[in-house]
Amino acid sequence: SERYNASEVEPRWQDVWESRDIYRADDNSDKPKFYALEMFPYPSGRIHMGHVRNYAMGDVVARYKKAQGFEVLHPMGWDAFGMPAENAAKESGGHPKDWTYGNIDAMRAPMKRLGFALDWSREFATCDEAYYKQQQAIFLKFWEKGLVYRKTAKVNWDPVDNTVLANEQVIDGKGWRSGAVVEQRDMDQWFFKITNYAEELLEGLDTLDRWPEKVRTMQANWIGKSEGLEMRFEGLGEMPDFEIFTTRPDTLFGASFIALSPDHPVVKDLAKNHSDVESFRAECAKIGTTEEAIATAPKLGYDTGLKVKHPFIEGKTLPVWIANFVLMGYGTGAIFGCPAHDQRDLDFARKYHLDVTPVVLPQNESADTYSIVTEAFTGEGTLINSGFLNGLNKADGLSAAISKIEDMGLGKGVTNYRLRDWGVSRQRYWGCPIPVIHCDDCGVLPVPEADLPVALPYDHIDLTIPGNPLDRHPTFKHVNCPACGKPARRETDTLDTFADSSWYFSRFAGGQGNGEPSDKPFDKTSASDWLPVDQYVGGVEHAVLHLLYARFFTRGLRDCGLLDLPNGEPFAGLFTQGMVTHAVYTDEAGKFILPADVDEKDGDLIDLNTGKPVTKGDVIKMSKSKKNVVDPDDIIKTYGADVARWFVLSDSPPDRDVEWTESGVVGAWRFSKKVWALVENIESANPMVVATAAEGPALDLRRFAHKAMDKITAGIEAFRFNTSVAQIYELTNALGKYKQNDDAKMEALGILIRAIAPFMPHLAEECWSKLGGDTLVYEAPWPVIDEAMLVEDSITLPIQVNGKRRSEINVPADMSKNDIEALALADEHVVRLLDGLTIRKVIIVPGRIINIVAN
Ligand code: ANZ
Ligand code: ZN
Repeated sequence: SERYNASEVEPRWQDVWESRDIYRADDNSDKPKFYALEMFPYPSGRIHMGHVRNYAMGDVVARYKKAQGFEVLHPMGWDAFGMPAENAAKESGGHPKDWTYGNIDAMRAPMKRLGFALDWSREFATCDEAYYKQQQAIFLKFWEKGLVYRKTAKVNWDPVDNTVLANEQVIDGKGWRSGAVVEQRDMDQWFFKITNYAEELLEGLDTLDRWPEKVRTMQANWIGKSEGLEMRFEGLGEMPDFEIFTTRPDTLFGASFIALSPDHPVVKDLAKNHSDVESFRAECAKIGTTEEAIATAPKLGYDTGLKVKHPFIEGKTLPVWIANFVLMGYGTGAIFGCPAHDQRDLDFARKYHLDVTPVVLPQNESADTYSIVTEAFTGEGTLINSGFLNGLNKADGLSAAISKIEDMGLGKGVTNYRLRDWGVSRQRYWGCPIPVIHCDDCGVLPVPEADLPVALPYDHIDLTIPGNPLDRHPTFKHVNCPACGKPARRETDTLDTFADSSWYFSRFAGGQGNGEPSDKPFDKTSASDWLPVDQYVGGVEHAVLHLLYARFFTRGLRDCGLLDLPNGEPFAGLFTQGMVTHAVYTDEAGKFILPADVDEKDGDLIDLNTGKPVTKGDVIKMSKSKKNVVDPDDIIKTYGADVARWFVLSDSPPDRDVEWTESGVVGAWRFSKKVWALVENIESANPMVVATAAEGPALDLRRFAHKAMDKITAGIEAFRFNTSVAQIYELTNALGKYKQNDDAKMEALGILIRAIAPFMPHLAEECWSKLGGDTLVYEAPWPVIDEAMLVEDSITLPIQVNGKRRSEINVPADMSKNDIEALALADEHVVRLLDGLTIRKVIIVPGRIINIVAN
């Protein structure tokens, strides 16, 4: 028989697809639209198995929707700015731009070789001038709209290299290059006002019912809404009044200290005259700026010796401390500490010997014996030791405390969000330049739109020198003020690359490719027609930042009138796929070995190159550093793209990890041969035939095929591709056993091949054309299920006698209980068993079982 040769068949069909341009999405189509998108790749230089799995999943959806009659948009591009290009250029002495475009070219070919149904006409890279020019225009629109502002904020400062470091360049609190302990410095930075949308971004999560619950929860936590009280404490003596934020005003009677952030204005003032306050601040600054760093650092405090009045207790004062765990960026940067009911406060109080007064009594504790030792009680209970709040529960205590403070004129109930504005300034070269000019006379001005883009200089960039290459570039900085014409200074910060990925999907939807449109970010009508993305697929590592920033951007674009998307949600459906894992192999010295270099000999693993023994370790995510990677190129060469795609989809549910194994791939390869074997001897016929007159085995096959197809469809709809795959196997087996050559077989084959098409499109095209399909299988409609074939017409019922299974009978599905009973009692095994016994009872559970009780 003819052998199925993927390396010949696959490129041949790819040429057909390309020459017919079948994957180009038509903006003006009358069909319902479907936008399928996978998170676009960073051009690191190689396609890895994670990419294959990610894009294969999106491709299943895209092809399935096309078969269902949708006009499908399924584009691809490159998330191309960022640090790795600078690092690579630093090492090689090359240019980040050359490195990036070289990688894109190197990755496009294998990506095309995988045969995804992608509209390549819309391809772009975020580092294309045409793209970042429009991003600069958006930045200016956002600025006009009040969604962009400039303020002083902390940056990571390397005191040896005298430069700002990106977070990624700070490793364990030290500069990546100098190894110096990184300090926090204040610098002017650009921010996107994402907090304007805090409430909308939170509420919108409730409408995203096709998002994973865990992602919605993570975003909700990140936004971190809390209702509480902002109130003023009155300082005594040298201590000025100041505001605190608390979510637990019900515990005010348990307050035993005040803690101010080291960056609180009051502390900064104190530091001017007290050098030990200043040294304490410097010590705190070493911890870093991230919330995790602060949360995990040991608690540090400094007693100022100053006092404030307790708002409720006449004559009581509270000591004012400076504490490293209070963040300036949240609430008011000041708190009251209630050690009995907050673990952080308790740790702090124990360390510095401050009072611990319990004020919330747990349900089954008695007030006389209740005490707090090392564990704070944060649950609900009854208020004690709390004056006018005594006896109240948490909710009543909260509202009573808030009203009282409001009546006293000391504060008001407020809502706070943990969400901070998005700091987008990066002191790096390989990013979108922020289109701003600084003039000594006129201030900070936007670059006039006609002067966009502010293009990155493409000349030798020496990345071995610390600092921002744009800042020391000989010409980039120098520009004339657009207002007064005098020499001025260009902004040298570039935008966080998360900005690039916050609107690329709108450009795909409203762009024709080749840098079009060139006069706006995207065509408003087309983008608004396609959006939201119906199905987005990507890694769960983007659960918060990327997916939140994109939700912010669409709202900003909407409010600037650029996008007609009333609810502002860019992604209606989201799926987060699992990873591709592989065993790690090591040699005797513990060095990692590529799976491709490992061989099995007499049951032992050996290194192909040295013949020495190899140890198999854990199965973990494929990563270059552990060498447990399989190169998609190699797999495609050996087995073909379909097999690689099939395997990553077949073995596990899509949201779980899939372990890459050689045997699994071989299994997938064999399966593709088996499918081909079913059709290779069929002379052209009609794979769209419907065998309505079938009976006997032919009817059984029809039933089997329609039931399988029903489950295959349900599996795709529910993103459980592995269950679809299992049904495809079943149907293939059933067809393998079927010996007649008739319409029922042709119909079942036609169903099978169309079901396979989203997974193994090349094999499916080859089979479809062999079967005589008169369109491409890509253009063939999804099989229509004949509901009548799903109804069981006969069922098998087990018969139990005195609780033991003794026999079974086959009966029509709609047979009455009386008839079933009569048949069961006539069964020859039953007759023999019942000989000499009296039947006491016959219980029939419809569709399930027959029970006979006799003695
Ligand atoms: C007194 C208190 C008593 C608090 C108690 C908690 C328990 P969420 O829910 O996350 O909003 N807090 C306020 N501002 C802070 C800041 N800038 N840095 C560190 N901690 C801060 O948390 C609000 C609670 O976190 C506030 O309520 C405050 O401590 C603390 F039994 O006030 B609480
Ligand atoms: Zn000027």
